[in-house]
Amino acid sequence: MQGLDDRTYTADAEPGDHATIAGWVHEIRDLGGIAFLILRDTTGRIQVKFEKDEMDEELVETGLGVSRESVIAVTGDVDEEPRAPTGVEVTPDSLSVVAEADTELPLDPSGKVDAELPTRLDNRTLDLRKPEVKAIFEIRAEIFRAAREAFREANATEITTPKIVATGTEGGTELFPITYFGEEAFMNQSPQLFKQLTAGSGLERVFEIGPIFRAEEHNTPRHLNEATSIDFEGAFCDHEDAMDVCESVVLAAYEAVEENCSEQLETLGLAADFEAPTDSFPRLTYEEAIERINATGKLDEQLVWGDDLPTEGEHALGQDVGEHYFVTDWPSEIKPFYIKDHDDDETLSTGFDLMHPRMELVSGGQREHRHDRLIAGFEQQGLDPDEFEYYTKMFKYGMPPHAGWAIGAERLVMTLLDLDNIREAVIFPRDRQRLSP
Ligand code: AMO
Repeated sequence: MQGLDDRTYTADAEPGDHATIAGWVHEIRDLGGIAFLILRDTTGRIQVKFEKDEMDEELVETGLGVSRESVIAVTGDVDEEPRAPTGVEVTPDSLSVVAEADTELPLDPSGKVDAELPTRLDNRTLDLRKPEVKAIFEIRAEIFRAAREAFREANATEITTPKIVATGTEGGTELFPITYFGEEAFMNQSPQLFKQLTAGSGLERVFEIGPIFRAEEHNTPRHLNEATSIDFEGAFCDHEDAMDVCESVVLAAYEAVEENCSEQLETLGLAADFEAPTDSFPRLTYEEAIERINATGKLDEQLVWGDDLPTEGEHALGQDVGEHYFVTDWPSEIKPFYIKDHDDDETLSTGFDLMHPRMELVSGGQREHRHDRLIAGFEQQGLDPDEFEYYTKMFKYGMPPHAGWAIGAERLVMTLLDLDNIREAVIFPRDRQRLSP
């Protein structure tokens, strides 16, 4: 057999070519004297024509006898054929079955038969043969590419930090414990402490795109137990600077999808409605946010200062604002200990969230970089500062003011593409029920 690497993609096959095309058998339509096999690869589909009386009997038998979703390679002349789905067709002079598929498939990749999400996730390989599923992950990859470019423009260096750690930062109940050479360790919930330690290094501005692990019991359409976090941390940044970088990354992601993924948006039926935000996002204080939520009259009970924003409150405000928005100046007590309070009002935190009208996308803030205040923060949080000495001691050796944030990548994809369930934005999601594949 000719090397499979020499194959021509279906999208590149031009009339006049003598080409080898390899891919999956999407469909076979046998009309009697003539039959068509639709062959699918990553670029699309092509029609393969079998004229039974004029072609080698064995070739016809093999081609038309092969089961759907088998992998085959065909070699033949490519001709113009206006009636074919892509305007061209191949008449094979040879055909080989590369990998045969069972005749019973757990899922129909042609999309003619719908499958429930759990069945799709159990059989993700087959599911991802559907153009509308593949499009989501092509867009996700484009978002990552655009984010990396935006970070580089913001002078940030890409880093990776450990995922096996000795301590957690985002609340003790959400840690996954593991055994590390006989000692207790955890899967990291956030690169928080490491990115701060690196911002205080000669790198100054850093970013990471990597997994975070949250052992939360939530089984909701917007929570995962393993998510992808897009993190930023910058030395000599305050919370306003951090919000500027955050805005530029989110805007870059939308712009890149609009510019470079028109085919995928078309496949997903979103091309007509997709609109990248062009302007900066409004920045509401927490106080304004609760006033506006209360004014919508959509909550049974009015929110008061100090309340976290309940999900219904976020929805009401999201509808009211109608676009991405930041919430700033939170009460200090409901933001993590590592976030700095305002210098002129210690009841107010420099922490911020970026909200999509549907849900929270980002948390961030300026960090407490003063050693004594940081130690006090740990103690107030009920955490033992000694356990975090590897982190706190670096605040004694010249730690500049710094700020940062984290975007939940799957939530960004989910909101950008208006997906109902966050699991649609991960190839192999980890949730309360799912540990494989
Ligand atoms: P936080 O815990 O708010 O902040 O997480 C940041 C963002 O990550 C996403 N996210 C999740 N997505 C899916 N499933 C989950 N279980 C999940 N948990 C979080 C959300 C969220 O807004 N260290 C801080 C960030 C910082 O201050 O730099 C942190 O982790 O989109």
